[in-house]
Order: sequence, then C-alpha cells, then structure tokens
Amino acid sequence: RLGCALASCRLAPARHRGSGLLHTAPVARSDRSAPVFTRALAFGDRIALVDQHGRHTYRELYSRSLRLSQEICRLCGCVGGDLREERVSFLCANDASYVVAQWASWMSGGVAVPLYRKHPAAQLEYVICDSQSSVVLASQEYLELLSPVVRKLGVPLLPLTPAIYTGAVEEPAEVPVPEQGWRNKGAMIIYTSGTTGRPKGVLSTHQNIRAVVTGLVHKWAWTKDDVILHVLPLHHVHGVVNALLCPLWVGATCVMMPEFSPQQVWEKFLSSETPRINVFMAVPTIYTKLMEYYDRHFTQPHAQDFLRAVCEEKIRLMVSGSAALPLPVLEKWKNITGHTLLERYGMTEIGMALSGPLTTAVRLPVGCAGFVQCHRPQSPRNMDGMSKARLAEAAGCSIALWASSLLIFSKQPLRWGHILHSHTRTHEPAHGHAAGSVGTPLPGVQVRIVSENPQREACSYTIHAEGDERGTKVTPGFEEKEGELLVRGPSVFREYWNKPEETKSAFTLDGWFKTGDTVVFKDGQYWIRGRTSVDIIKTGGYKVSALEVEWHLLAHPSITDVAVIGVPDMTWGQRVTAVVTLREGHSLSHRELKEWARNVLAPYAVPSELVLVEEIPRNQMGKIDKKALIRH
Ligand code: MCA
Ligand code: AMP
Repeated sequence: RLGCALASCRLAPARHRGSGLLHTAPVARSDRSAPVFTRALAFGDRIALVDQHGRHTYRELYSRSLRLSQEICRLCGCVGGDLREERVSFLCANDASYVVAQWASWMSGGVAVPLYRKHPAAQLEYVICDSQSSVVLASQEYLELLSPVVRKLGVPLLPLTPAIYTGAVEEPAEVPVPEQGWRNKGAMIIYTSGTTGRPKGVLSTHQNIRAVVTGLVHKWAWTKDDVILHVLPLHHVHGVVNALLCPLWVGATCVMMPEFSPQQVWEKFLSSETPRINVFMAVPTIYTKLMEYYDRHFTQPHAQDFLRAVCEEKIRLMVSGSAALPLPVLEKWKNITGHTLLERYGMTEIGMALSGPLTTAVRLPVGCAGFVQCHRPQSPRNMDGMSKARLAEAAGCSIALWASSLLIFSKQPLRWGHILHSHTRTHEPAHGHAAGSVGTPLPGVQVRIVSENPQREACSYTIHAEGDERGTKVTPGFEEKEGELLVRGPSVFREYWNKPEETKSAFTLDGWFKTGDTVVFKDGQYWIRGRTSVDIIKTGGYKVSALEVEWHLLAHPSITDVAVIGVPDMTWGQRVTAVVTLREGHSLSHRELKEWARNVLAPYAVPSELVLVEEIPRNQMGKIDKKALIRH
C-alpha cells in the first residue's frame, strides 16, 4: 500500500483538498532522508510554534506551507511540484512565516535560502544573485527593502501576506516525492565567510540536515514534551537546525521571539504560563548579556533565590555553542541558575560534530515508578562517579535494572537534584563534562586530529587521534597534541554552491572535511583551541572574514591600507577592529566609518574599533603579522 501511495504521488501535483482523511505522510516512513515537514501531519493538532501572532499547530503549518508551495510552483512555472533544486530565497521575521516559507520551498522541491533582515541591501543582493534564486519570498515588513533588489536582478518577488501563514487551514494532502527521492537532494544554502573570496553558499542536503537533527535528538534526549525558547537568527545552522528543526522533528513546541531581548528571556524563564519553557540554547554573548541584565535587575537575594529555584526546577537543558564559552561565563551562569551549560561544537559545513554529555535531574512524585534510560546498564554511573544504586539509596528509593533502563521506585517526594543522571557512555570519564571541553562526537560523526605532513605522499596528514561516538584512539606519541580537526559523516555538506574547486580543496583526498579549527583530545574529551587562521573572527557567535571586511573597507575613499583583526572582548568574544592608514589630508572618525560601513557590511561585521596608524607593519614577504598586531 505504501508503494502504491508513493507511486501515485510521484510527479503528481500536490493536491489542495484532501479526501477528508488525514494522510499520514507516507514519505516520512519510506524515505529515510525525507525532510522534517513530512513528520508534521503525524503531530496534527499539537502546538508546533508560538510567536507574536499566536499559536500554530503542526497541521496548520503543514497546510499553509503546502498552499504557499503551490504559489511558488505556479510562479516558477514548474510542472508536478518538483522545482528540482531551484533556489528559493526568503526574508521573514522570526515567526511562523519563516517555517512556512522553509517548508514551502522544500515541498515544491526547491532549496531554501534564508536571508537575514539585518543585512544591508548589497549583501541581500549578493546572496540572491550568487544562489541564482528563481524566486524571492518576503514578509510584508521587508517588501520595501527587497523590492529594488529583486527589480534590479529581475527575480520574481512573492509577498508573504498574513493570510498565507495565518489563514484558514484546508485538509492537508500529501506532498509528492521528488523523482530521485530526498536522499541527496539539496535542502538549504547557508552563506558563510572563509579565508578566501566573498561568502560561500554551503549547500546541505535533506539527509545532511536529518543526520544533524537525529544526532542531537538522541544525544540531548528531545521529546515531544519539550518547549524551547528560540531567540537566535534564522540564517545560520544554530538557529535553523538545532533550535528549530530539532523540536519540530519530535513534535515539541518552539516559542519564538521576534529577536533577542534579555528582559523578555528572563520573563519567559520565570513565567508560569504554558507552554512552559524547559530548553534554551544560545551563543556565549547572549548568556553574557543575560547576566549583565541579571546584575542590574535581580539585586535582591529573594529574587535571586526565586530565579535559581525556577530555573533548576523547570528547565532541563541549556546549551551554548557557535563560539568558545569563557570559563567565567560558565561558572557565573551556574551560580545564577544552577545549570552547567552544555557546550557543543559545530560549523555550517558539518552541522554539529561534538557535544558534552546530557545531564538531567529527574524528579519523581511520591510512589511513582519512573525509568531513566542508560546506555550501559552493567555499570551505570552518575556525574560524580557514584553508582546510580547508591544515589537512589541516598534519595530513599529502590531501583531495579531492567534491560537498558533503570527503574526507580520512589517512596517519598524526591527533592530536585536527588537523582542526577547522565546519558554519558561509560568510556567517557565518570566525572562527566569538563568545563571548556566540547565533549565527544555526536552519533554518526567521525573525527580526526591531524597535522600537515608534506613528506608523506599517500596521505599528506599525520593523524594524532581518531574517533567517533564509541571512543577515540590516540596515535602513540601524539597524546594531548594539538592539531586541526577533520570531520566525516552524513552531516557533512554536499558542496559550496557553484564552487567545485573550493569544494574540492575543503576536503582531504580521502574525503575528510578540514574545519580549520585547532583542537586537542585530552581527558577523554575534545577541546577547541581556536582557529588555525587569524583571518576568521568570531564575534557574537557570527563568523566574520577579516579579508572580506578589508576588501570592503579598501573601497572607502579615505582609506589607503587596512588590516582587520579580532581583538579579545568580554561580551562579543572578539571585536572586529580595523587598523587603517588614511590618504594624505583625509580624516576619518569611528562614527563616520561605522555609518559608511553599515551600507555594505552586516551589523556584526562593522568594525567596533578604529585604529589610525602611519603605516601597517608588514614582513619582508609583504604579509601583515596579525598576531603581533592583536598583541599590541
Ligand atoms: C551587534 N553590535 C555589535 C556586534 N553585533 N557590536 C560589536 N560586535 C558585534 N558582534 C552592535 C550593533 O551594531 C548595534 O550597535 C548594537 O550592537 C545592537 O545590535 P543588535 O544587532 O541589536 O545586537 P543584539 O541583538 O544585542 O545582538 C547580539 C546577539 C547577536 C543577540 C548576540 O549577535 C546574535 O544573535 N548572535 C547569534 C549569532 C548566531 O546565531 N550564530 C550562529 C552561527 P548600535 O546600537 O551602535 O547600532 S555559527 C553556526 O551556526 C555554527 C554551525 C554553530 O556552531 O552554531
Ligand atoms: P560557522 O562557520 O559560522 O558555522 O562557525 C563555525 C565555527 O564556530 C567553528 O569552526 C568554530 O571555530 C566556532 N565554534 C562553534 N562552536 C564552538 C565552540 N563550542 N567552541 C569554540 N568554537 C566554536
């Protein structure tokens, strides 16, 4: 029956009106690379998203996306609802319109290209043009910004009217399966900066995205009862995949804020309204900004105690990523909220690769029998190296091991934190996640630490360590030695869009992706030591290419020479600093430079510091010693 269903919808246009029956998306069951939306029908009337417009069920999002996908296909004149990887750019607010635009792009067979509302018109134009988008979708509020751009490029613009993403819901129908299936089909292009040229479009397939989602769902134990507070931008993997597609994959709820506001985040954490937040993820800068707000507003001890109690009791998971988490931030956050941030490591090209273990406090009501999954029942251990049996005993309850699960019978009310459970594999150290480390590989991910070895012909790398989620083997003599991290596995992207040469050189001959991050394997975990190139700056969690900023700044009429560097910064991680020489007789203030640069650069790439010098120091080869510049 499944085969028939698939055969009948292959190449058939998506049907607007169903038969009155709720189809259960045969696509999802048959094709193991099928996109997230194919699971939505099974979640029916559960709340998928809460935004400033209200609540949206899975069925509503699916149905509205399907309607929009038909509009897209009509506009592109494509037959059978299969856009065959044509790019669909969209600029949406952080709300339901984003999900509808993304799913509609996928339903019509296209590749989703999310644009960012804070990018200047020149950058939006670059992305639409470079991705060769066939159509651009935009929410009402961004039509004015995009109209001149699309007019110039001659690309059709489809306005996302509120009726499209909030209108009445028709009975959803199935979505046709693309002729070649979803497996290696392009799903999304995210633009990322590198050490060469303009930003590159990273094309990930549906299978890549699914590999990241299922890996995280498993490692972080996502369930349909989770409610995540989403405050991240939606043109990067962190906001799109980790914080949005993971919850939508399991039928959970995503509470989406129009943008990050420290006050509103604290309000949401403390609010007792349902759905109640129990998961949060952010970049270190966001945690820093939340703590700055806390220092200013939560000055009374009783307010601090209340906040900590609520966070400990209601929130199960708080994650940090996209940039190094400074130890003082980790420690202060633990003091304030009682939560040790789970740190993970990823990159646009590879999705997520490494993650610390999940630590969950389990609270059980009186007399209740609960069970906690543990991977190695023969030697279950908690974070402190105590056996679960001893912990449970201390908490006054009896336990039994049942297959791979730990059964807990509680005779008394358990206090929060009585039972600490870690989903740690036993090969990970008993003391759990060490501060500053990014843990171990996620399911399906293989990693290597290497250094370049030009002497060897067959393979130009010397391997220091190699591993996956089952464990890591260290090459004798290379214990705790730093090297570049290489990654392989189903989450690794397919190609840089339209850049076959760059794609080729991003991989080793034997197919490992070269991350450009320096890491070390120590105490059973991976630790990020920084970038191999000083020309990549991480600021506020965003990656900025120093070379690209220099390229733009050199177009300024007063600037003759420039070096852009990332200077360590407490709030932003690094701040973009421009060291500049000026044309004779010209002057330039920081304010003037910022105003000028805002028209060509994203707000986070605009230099937050300007240093005027007589001459930029170069070595005999004409190269700027940026490390020395940063030190000075
Ligand atoms: C903004 N401003 C900055 C920066 N960004 N100043 C210095 N350095 C910066 N990086 C300035 C603006 O120009 C403005 O100045 C003022 O700060 C407020 O700007 P706004 O944009 O409103 O700032 P914000 O809302 O406070 O933004 C901070 C933020 C944001 C929320 C931390 O940067 C953010 O959302 N970061 C997350 C990035 C992210 O998701 N990265 C994931 C990519 P003025 O007032 O003078 O105009 S990495 C990834 O996806 C991989 C796979 C991974 O591992 O996750
Ligand atoms: P992007 O290219 O924007 O996807 O950023 C990916 C880069 O962010 C990685 O190559 C790392 O340099 C950095 N990064 C991501 N997560 C972490 C982390 N937990 N610690 C340190 N750096 C990180």
